[in-house]
Amino acid sequence: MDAQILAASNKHPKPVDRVFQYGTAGFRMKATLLDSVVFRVGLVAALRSRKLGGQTIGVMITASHNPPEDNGIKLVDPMGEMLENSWEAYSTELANAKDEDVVTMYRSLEERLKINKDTPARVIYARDTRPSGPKLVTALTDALTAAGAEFTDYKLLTTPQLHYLTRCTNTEGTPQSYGDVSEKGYYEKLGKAFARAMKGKKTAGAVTVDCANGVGGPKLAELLKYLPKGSDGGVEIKIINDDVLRAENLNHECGADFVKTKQRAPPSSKAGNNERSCSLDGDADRIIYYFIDPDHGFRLLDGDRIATLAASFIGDLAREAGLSSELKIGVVQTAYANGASTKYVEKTLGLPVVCTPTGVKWLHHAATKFDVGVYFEANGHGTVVFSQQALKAFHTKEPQSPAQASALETLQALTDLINQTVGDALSDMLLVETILAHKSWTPKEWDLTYTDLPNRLVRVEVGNRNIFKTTDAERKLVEPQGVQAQIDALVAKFKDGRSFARASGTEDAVRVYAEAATRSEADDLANKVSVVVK
Ligand code: 16G
Ligand code: ZN
Repeated sequence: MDAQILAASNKHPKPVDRVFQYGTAGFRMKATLLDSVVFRVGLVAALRSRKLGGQTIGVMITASHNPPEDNGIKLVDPMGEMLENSWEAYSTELANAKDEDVVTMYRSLEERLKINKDTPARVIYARDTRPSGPKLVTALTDALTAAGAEFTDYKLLTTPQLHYLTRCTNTEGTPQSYGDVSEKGYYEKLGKAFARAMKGKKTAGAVTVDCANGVGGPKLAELLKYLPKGSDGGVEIKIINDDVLRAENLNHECGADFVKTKQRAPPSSKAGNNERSCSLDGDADRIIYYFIDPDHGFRLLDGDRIATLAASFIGDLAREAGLSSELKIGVVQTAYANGASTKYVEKTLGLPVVCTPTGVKWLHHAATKFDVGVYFEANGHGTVVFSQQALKAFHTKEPQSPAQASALETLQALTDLINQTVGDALSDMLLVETILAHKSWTPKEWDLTYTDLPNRLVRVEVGNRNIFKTTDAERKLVEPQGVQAQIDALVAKFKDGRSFARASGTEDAVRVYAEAATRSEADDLANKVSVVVK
């Protein structure tokens, strides 16, 4: 096998003088630089599968909300969760090995991790719509073949669909079975759960869905075939930005990241006043809602809003079902969550909030500590996870009244509707639509639940971002020394001021976030902190 790996590896040489790092969302960069990285990640996927006794590992080739010329790769663990931390480091090691050292390092990882060469290795993979995808898939399959792994190509999928399929593959035929192991199985599961959750209710008017000209477009069009139609308890969906043929349109002037950072609707949107709109990102794992308020203009309903909406709805259902004393419900956020949303969850909803560092893996992990863990990043990536105890309670509790029975049914439906593996824009959209239908809310009513504090996010170019070390879920800098004290002194001068700086995990920069009582003060604080950091 060594000769085979070497020969295959030689077809995918590493660019010299490049250092790669498995970051917050795997490896991500210009697609032209990725060939050797993808090959080596393929080797890691085979090792990981063998280490886990032949369980199937997922590989996703995507660069999410980044420009069309970028691409990336990440690994998915057997239950559909993000790759275990220690393996990020192994991936990084192998990605940076000299060409001539690849085989030696592969073997040394095998030895260090006590991996049995004879255990089968199984991998499934998919990609988004980027033109560089097919070529990178060749690098991946060259590695899988050389490493003697079995593999299945799911072609084009959203990232959350690949997470779903990974979990389904590993639980097939067990009591934990997560669904049929096919793309169709995914749509069927969501479609049925949505009909059960909606209970014949209807949302008012259509929702316009901006698909970022990415893989979410064709996949949403497919999902629509499985959803109840508007008249019998469903939702009317208008798809825009679903051009996947012209690559240059991907994430261009549209998509969740555009809307969140530019704080405006995509120019192509024709949605009128008070009409619900949402935007997915390029691989459909993030979603942001928004609408035009005739009095106040563009209104963003971001990940914090979705989290608070979901927490309030599920909290009410748990109370109605007579389960609120047995189940621990909580919300997980990052430092980017608007302070007003945190206050709303703690004070108005009376639920605990936990703050973790940026990156889905941290939030997801913290959310699993609750029976119902709602987690969302402000940028729109999130989901709700249910503990085994919660699932059991929803299915075994004897209802004492028709209202209790109804609440239990809705809770059961939600556990199938909400993707348990990772944030999923399509599933989250159906969740939001369900809640708005149940509450008979327009986006305006949703928006009125609390008022966001004005905030500003600034990207600061620095000499070396690696000198910025944080603690307290990235809310405080421990290094460079003395910088945090300067930030604290600035923050103290602003009413409702809060600010922090952290090194980006995806770009070569430091991000500064600030919020304060007014727009101009938030801007002022962000700029002053940026000067300190620079
Ligand atoms: C990645 C993360 C996302 C996070 C973002 C932060 C995953 C799947 N994705 O895209 O959750 O918000 O990085 O980027 O974990 P930053 O470190 O550059 O601010
Ligand atoms: Zn994404």
